[in-house]
Amino acid sequence: MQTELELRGVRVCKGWLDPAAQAAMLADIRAVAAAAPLFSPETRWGKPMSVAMTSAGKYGWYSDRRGYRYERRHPSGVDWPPIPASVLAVWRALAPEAPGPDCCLVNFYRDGARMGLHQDRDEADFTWPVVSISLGDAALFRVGNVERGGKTESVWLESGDVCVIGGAARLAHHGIDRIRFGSSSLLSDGGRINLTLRVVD
Ligand code: MD6
Ligand code: FE
Repeated sequence: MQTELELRGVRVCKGWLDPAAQAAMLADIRAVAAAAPLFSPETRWGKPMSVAMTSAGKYGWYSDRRGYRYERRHPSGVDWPPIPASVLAVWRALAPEAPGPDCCLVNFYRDGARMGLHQDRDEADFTWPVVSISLGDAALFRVGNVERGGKTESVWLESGDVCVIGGAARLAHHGIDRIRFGSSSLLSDGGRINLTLRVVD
């Protein structure tokens, strides 16, 4: 069933993708990861991130000691594969006013992986939202404020849920505190995939 809630300005569409659509999108993402393998970037402080990543689209998100940025190629030197049509359809439905996305960041969470509170601010124009799709194990998503600190609120994101972080919430701090490893049967070995679609230029 599709329901909708709002968490500190973030639109959370629960059950946006049904199980068949989730399985089809997973197959598309496996093809992306076959062409552009997952890697664990370093933070700007030189620590490997617990989340493994790759990207599709014109740009991929990248991080190392030089900082966070978008790159035109995978670290292996290959172009990022195109964003799958199944993923673009979600963007079109939830961000109809926006131009097409030029990055789909793929985050893969194994058991114990997490993502600290951060802002998505490596893009040129914050007019456009970021759309995020959750597949696989449930994750505790925390949303705070544009400024550091203050009150935060959390929601469990489950497989098939989609979030839109736009408008006044576009620069809100957010992160994943933990995943409930093995809670979904979508990935046979467990884990969670999060896709975030962005306009970069
Ligand atoms: C995640 N999500 O769900 C991490 N960023 O694994 C994000 O960092 C995120 O969910 C921007 C917009 C929506 C998000
Ligand atoms: Fe983010």
